Amino acid sequence: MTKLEQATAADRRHGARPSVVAEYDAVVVGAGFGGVYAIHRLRQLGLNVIGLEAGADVGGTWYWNRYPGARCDVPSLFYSYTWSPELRQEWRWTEKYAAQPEILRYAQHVADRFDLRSLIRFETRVTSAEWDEASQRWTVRTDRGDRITAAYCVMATGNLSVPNKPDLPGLDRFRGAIYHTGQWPHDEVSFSKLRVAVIGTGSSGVQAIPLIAKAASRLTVFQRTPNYSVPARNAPLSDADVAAAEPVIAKYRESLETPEFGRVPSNAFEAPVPEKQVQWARYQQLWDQGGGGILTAFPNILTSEAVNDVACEFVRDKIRGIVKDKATADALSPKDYPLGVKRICIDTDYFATYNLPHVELVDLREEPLKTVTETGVETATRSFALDALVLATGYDAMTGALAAMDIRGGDGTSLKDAWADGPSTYLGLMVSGFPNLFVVTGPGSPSVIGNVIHACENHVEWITACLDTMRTKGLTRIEPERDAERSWMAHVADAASRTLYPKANSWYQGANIAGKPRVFMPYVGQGYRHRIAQIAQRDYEGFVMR
Ligand code: N01
Repeated sequence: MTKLEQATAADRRHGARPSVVAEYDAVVVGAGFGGVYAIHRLRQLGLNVIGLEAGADVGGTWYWNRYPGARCDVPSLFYSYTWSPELRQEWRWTEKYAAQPEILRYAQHVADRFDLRSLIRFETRVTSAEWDEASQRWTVRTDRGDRITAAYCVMATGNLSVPNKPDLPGLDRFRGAIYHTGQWPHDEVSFSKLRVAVIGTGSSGVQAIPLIAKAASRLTVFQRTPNYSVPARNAPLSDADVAAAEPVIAKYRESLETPEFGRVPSNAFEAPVPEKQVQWARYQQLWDQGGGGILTAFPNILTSEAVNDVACEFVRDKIRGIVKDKATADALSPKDYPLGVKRICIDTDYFATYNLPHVELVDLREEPLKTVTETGVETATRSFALDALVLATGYDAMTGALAAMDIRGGDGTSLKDAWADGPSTYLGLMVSGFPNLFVVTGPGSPSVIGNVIHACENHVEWITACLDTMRTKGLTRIEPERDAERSWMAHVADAASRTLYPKANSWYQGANIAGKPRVFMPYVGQGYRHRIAQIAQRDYEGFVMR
């Protein structure tokens, strides 16, 4: 029996869990899609691995995000692991865009199918990780008193896992129920006959609002920034859909391409600006088709204002066509940033919800929120009596989960301090000064742009291939060169600056969190998968291994 198995058996016997003091080859923090796959691959390498997860189950973001309407914005056939042909054949998604319970079941199925649960310690939050140069090991501590050492530490802590709870005056006083979309209760929440308010109109708000409106007696939506949203046109999946996707997935698996929406293709900068009517017709086609395809309408949609402006006008025209009240339609129409440079929202009946007589939009730009009271919300001009308040206010994205732990490198420097002016990584995978610490989909990699499951797979496979190579060569320590990291981050910034991405106050650049440095975090340049594969082939160029 391994030490973990002994501890788990003891837990079962005593109904409580003793803390673990143990040595492993690798520790994986987080059991979302990145962490679960990392645990699987590391075990396949023959390493003694332990996973540590704050939630009571696998699933990561899909474990926590149980709000009404939560579903993925990438078609489920592609929002799946590609690494196991058997898994691909066994699992049958029911809808084009799977809802949260089905995605969670998928994550649970993978954990069971590959027998991974016994390697994961649930309800265990990592509080610190410290590199010891003398022993060449990480010491990881948890809120359960565990002290685990490992040669390698893989942070699969997710990019959207630390909820942003806004500092609204008076929020503590509110006597009704308060929910955050990113930490939704596991018991059913009923809004029936209740007066509910939603604050926030990003992807989570846009998904939750139509369903909350169906249940509530009155719904008030407090909007600070309107969002571009396109219809999902969700539908049941047919066998033909499944059969058509398989060759596409198999081809993706073999290629080194990253063809998903949100990326800037290599021909973006030379592409012509099509005539307005040509653009309009294409947007109409993609609107009818549903989903995020609009971002692939033209290669330069995320680089050319002339192209993007027409797409913005097209969506505004649609909003005016759906929302009957002119002032509401106008308030719902984004005007001051390009389409697609904040994650585009993909909805079911979002705009039409504002035609319901019991639903009201409050534009916080016109009517700022003054305070939350014991019984509701007061704006500069009105009071709203409420029974429940839903915060759809997003996340401290990309760096929040890493900053929440006390991670210290060899010289005692904390990652938080090292990133005081913004995150810095080499390839979004490693940080200089923090040897043998890998980040899955870290800042500086494409990560949240596009399909996150594929981004997780790509990183896990790169990391495990790297460890395999090191073992073959008898090496045990890897760290990026500071210069390689610097020039990579300069390239990440340059890639973003050549696009329209920096033109929005998005969470991509930390703009949603007060005091967070403004650094554009995801990599939006071309050929990322190809590039990191080449770096590996060139003997891990930019890394020092010994
Ligand atoms: O969070 P957000 P989200 N007062 O940050 C507002 C992924 N995701 O949870 O824009 C008033 O986008 C804030 O206003 P503003 C997806 O990648 C995917 O919705 O800062 N309002 C904004 O409207 C997504 O992008 C899926 O002015 C305040 C909203 O709250 C990411 O998660 C589903 C406020 C936050 O929007 C995050 O989405 C859900 C305040 N003090 C999420 N503070 C799918 O797969 C914040 N806001 C479909």
